[in-house]
Amino acid sequence: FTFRFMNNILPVPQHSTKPGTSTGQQFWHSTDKTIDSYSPVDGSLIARVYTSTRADYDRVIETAQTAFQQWRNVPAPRRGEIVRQMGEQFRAYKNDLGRLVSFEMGKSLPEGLGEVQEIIDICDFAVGQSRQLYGLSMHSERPAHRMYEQWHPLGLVGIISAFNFPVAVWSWNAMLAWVCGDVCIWKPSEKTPLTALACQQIIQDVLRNNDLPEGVSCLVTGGREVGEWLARDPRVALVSATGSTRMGRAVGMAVAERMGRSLLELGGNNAIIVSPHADLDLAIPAIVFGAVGTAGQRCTTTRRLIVHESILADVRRRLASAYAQLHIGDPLEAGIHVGPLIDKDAVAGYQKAVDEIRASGGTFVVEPGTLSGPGYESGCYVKPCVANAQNEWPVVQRETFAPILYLIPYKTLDEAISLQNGVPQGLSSAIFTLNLREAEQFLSAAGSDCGIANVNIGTSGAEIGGAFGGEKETGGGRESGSDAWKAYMRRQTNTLNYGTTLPLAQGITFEL
Ligand code: UN1
Repeated sequence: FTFRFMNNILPVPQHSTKPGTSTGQQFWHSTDKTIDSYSPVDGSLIARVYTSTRADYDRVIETAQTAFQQWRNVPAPRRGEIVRQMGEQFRAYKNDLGRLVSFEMGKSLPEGLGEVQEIIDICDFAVGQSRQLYGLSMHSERPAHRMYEQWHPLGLVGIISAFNFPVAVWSWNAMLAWVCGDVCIWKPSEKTPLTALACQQIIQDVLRNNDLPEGVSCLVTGGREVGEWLARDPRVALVSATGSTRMGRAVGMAVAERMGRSLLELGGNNAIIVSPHADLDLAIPAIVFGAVGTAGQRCTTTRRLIVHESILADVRRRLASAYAQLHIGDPLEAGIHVGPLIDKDAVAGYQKAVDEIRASGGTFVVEPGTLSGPGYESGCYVKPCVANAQNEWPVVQRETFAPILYLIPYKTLDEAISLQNGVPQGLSSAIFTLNLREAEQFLSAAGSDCGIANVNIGTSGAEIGGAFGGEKETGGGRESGSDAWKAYMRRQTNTLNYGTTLPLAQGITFEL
């Protein structure tokens, strides 16, 4: 059975989309067990996808191993050329794929299209990177010796991705891994298998057109169990996992036990500090986009707003008026800011957090609620809300994947920074201030402890050119730009003696 990615993918006829595991050029299945993909937009079943069995998985790994023997010998700039062609395909399919992302995942159409743009951007970045896999050369302490380092392909890279960025985060990993000479095995979220299959199909066309082995890009479908196979498998050199801290801890421990490598991009609990020196005309839209974009389901979502007490009343007023202008509804329609949450479990998580805020004594500046009635039949639509809260409350300390913004007042910048850092996660952070001293203190060694720290822009919507990831329970991994490529290669130090004697390092004498 072959799943064709059509120009007009919506709506997807349910009976014609049952692909499963893929080593590349073909999809097959050895079980009738399926994952059902429901759109949170209207609650409809849009696809059934066969899950991978352990036997399917092993077949995939063997195909990937065979492909690696060939792919690692393709010159890196030539691998870049293949990724360039992939970027061209994603340009051609941007509209269709962006719509499918919005339909399957529920984010607004501009964000769905933006997600595909991230794929295109990382393709372009990776093409350039393919000619810049630089190693250093060192001066040896021994005469007539040369010392340098090389970066070699690592091998098989497992990519476990989350529903909230069903395709972009995979591409950050895959495009770099491919120019680095690795082959990829992707396990997409079981909540968004269809977007993954569409991408796999696009990649396949490029590989086939270039007579490349199918195992360069593999796909395995299923739940937690499939992720565990990757984590425990010594044949998989690197496992890159994006998702909850709970998932990441399990993956990280399993990979560490076999001395493999992991790259973890886990939960965030991102804050914006709003100083009395802030330009609120910049700050308010940044806060609202950060808090309600992707319905609060980005790992970079703004969850906490740490506001100087002198401007708290003004910020509350402005937020209430901005939130009143939000349009919640079908994310494929023009003018919609907020689509549904991914499923009813996510709505229950939102409701639980709201109840907990109330039980802790929190009050709401913008009231929460779930939406029902015409247009909201899927039961996945909630109202973005803003709560007065305290940083140490357990509900504030954890990441709830929903549009809930906590307002926390501060008196001094030192206090604001320690509140910002006072959570277990360390992904993204920002300050709004026009005061140079405040901005520099926030960015200093004693400032934000996050992997991303911004001034006068929000916490979400990072460009692909920077290294993406965070500290503490966020997992420490860095993906995407800067020198993140190094995670996908192995470094080899080479010392070469072109002389006629054998001097030892550290001045050691050894005579026979
Ligand atoms: C994620 O939510 O896992 O910075 C990734 C952003 C996006 C990526 C988020 N470029 O918000």
